[in-house]
Amino acid sequence: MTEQTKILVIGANGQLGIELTAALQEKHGYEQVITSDIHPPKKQHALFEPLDILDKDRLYALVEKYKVTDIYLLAAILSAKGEQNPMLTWQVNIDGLMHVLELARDAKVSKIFWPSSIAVFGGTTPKQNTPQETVTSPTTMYGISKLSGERLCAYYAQKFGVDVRSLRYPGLIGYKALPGGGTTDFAVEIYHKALEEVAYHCFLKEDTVLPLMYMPDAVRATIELMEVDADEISVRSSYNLSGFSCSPADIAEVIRKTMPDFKIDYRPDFRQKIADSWPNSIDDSKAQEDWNWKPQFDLQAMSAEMLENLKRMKAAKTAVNLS
Ligand code: VAH
Repeated sequence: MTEQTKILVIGANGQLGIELTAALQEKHGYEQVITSDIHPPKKQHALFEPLDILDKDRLYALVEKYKVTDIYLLAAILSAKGEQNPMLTWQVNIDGLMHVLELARDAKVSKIFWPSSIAVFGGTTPKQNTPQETVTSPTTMYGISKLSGERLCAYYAQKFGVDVRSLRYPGLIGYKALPGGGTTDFAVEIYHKALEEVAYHCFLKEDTVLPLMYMPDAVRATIELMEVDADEISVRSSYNLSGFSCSPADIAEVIRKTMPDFKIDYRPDFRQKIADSWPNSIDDSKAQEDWNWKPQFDLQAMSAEMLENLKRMKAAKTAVNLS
C-alpha cells in the first residue's frame, strides 16, 4: 500500500498558493494539505503553520510533525520586487530550494514541485516560440535564481534520484489573489482598475507582448505534472509551459468590448527593461509530448472569467458594506 500523500505547501498565501492549495485539497482531501507561509493567511483557508523558508530547523520539524510526503515550494521573491533586494532574493529563492532538495535527498520527503519561470530567458534568447533548450541569459536576480534553481533540480534528480518536478510558468493571471511584485502584475491590475472604473496607468508599453496564463490552467498543469509517472518525465530542470501571448493593449481591447469607457495610459517604468528581456511566446512541445499538456484558456476566455468573477466579488462586497 502506498503511503498516504501528505502535502506541505510552502508560500501558500500568495497568488498561486491560494489557488493551488484549494485544488490540492479538492484532490487529496482538506486534512492532507498543510499550508505554510511567512505571512499569515488573510482568511483561514487551510491547516496553517507559520514558516520562514530560511528556517531549516522549523521546516524539518514540520515535515517530521506531519509526516510530509510531497512539498510544493512556492515561496519566492519575484522579478520586480527582487531587484529592490537582490541578495535577499537569491537567499530566499536558492537557500529555500536547497533546504527542500536536501530533505528529499535525506529521503524525508518523496516528491517536490518547484516553480521556475520564463524569467530564466534573457535578451539573447530567441523571442518567438522560445524552445525548451536554448540560450538562457537572465538579467534579473529572480531569473538568475530560477535558472540556478533549475540546474540544482536537474543535479539532485540525476545524482541523488530526487523526484523534483518543475514548470517555467508564464505570467499568471487570477482573480482570487493579488500578484506579489512581478513584472506581469499589470495583467491582473488592469482588471481591478477596470472594475473600479478608474483609468489604469500601465507600467509597461502598450505593445509589450509577453507569455501569460490563466491561473486555472497553471494549477491544472501543476497537478497533471505531479501525477504523471516519474519515468515519463524527460525534463528535470523545468518544462516550458505556454498559455497565450498578448500585450497590455490587447487586454485593454478585450476589456473595452464589454466596458467601452475603460481608460488606460502607458507609463513605462523600470519593469519595461525586465519585460523586454523576456520572450514573446513559448514552445511547450516537450510538455505536450511528455505529459499531454494543453491549455484550456486563451485571452478572450480568461478575460471573460476575470471580469465576471471580479464583478461578482465587487457586488458581494458592496452588499456586505450596505448590510
Ligand atoms: C514575475 N509573475 O513577473 C512573475 C513571473 C514570468 C513572470 O515569473 O516576476
